[in-house]
Amino acid sequence: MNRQKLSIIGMPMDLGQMRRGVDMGPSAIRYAGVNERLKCLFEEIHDQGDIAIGRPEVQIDPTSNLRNLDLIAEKTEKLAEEVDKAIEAGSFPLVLGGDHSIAIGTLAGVSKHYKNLGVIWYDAHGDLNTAETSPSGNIHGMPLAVSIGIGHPLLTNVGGYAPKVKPENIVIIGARSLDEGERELIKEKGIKVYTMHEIDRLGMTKVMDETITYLKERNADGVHLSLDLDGLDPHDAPGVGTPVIGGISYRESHLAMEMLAEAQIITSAEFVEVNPILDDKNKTATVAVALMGSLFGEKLL
Ligand code: EXY
Ligand code: MN
Ligand code: MN
Ligand code: MN
Repeated sequence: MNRQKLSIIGMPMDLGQMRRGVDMGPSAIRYAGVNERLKCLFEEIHDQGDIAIGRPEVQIDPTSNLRNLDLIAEKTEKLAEEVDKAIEAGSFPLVLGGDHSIAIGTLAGVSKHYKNLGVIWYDAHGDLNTAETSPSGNIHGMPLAVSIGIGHPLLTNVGGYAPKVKPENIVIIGARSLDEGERELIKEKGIKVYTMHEIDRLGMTKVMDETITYLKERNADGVHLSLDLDGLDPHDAPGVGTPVIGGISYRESHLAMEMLAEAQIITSAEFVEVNPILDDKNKTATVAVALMGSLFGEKLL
């Protein structure tokens, strides 16, 4: 059965990290054929184009350890409004990044529609840093902390409320690069994490079965999928700014998306960190589009 309406929202923002090119992620994903691939899976697709980011002056404030703080707060606020409107209009919001700091806006737009939102964070990283724990000052390493209400108030209050999600409603899948402060926060807040060790040991089928059961048992009334392409192995997704070897394969990711489609639990999604400048012939955007096909129920036969 086809879902009804899909809203595609491009968020061409690269301010959450220092490598240029991730602002071209939405273009690369469109070029890889996202509209064509998904059109038979929805009654209607509205490609809303991109949120205007412009060419802002990069802010370097050595005192705060939060690069581009004001700009990211301002731009993610706009994304939150667009995501909110799409849901109001009965559409499934699909956000194309952009670096992972855009999740601050996506979650701000999504979460107000759910009392008990679940989040699947598919990523090599935890994205649980704060200004105090971050080794880089890059806000793309912080959006999950921000969404549980930990971080600079300009970020945690995007959308006008905080927090966006309860730590115990989060499942991180694919982690293999966690900073010390992130490990502490995971333990302190009881965030569920499937590192690459568990994926190797249990297999992706069990990891996804357990994830789906866990979120159902938590009575999640919606589930947001935040898929960072660097969750995949760089062999399969080379066009990312912070690649980490030893990641999830394309086949495992494809299976994970199919299991989410079968479970019918995902109510919003974003695909982030696609950087065509660092890519090999748009491979990473092509992988992203193929995974979207599986997520939305594409069948081979
Ligand atoms: N943990 C490192 C930092 O905070 O700087 C690296 C973060 C990369 C974050 C990305 C894309 O998922
Ligand atoms: Mn990330
Ligand atoms: Mn990552
Ligand atoms: Mn398959």
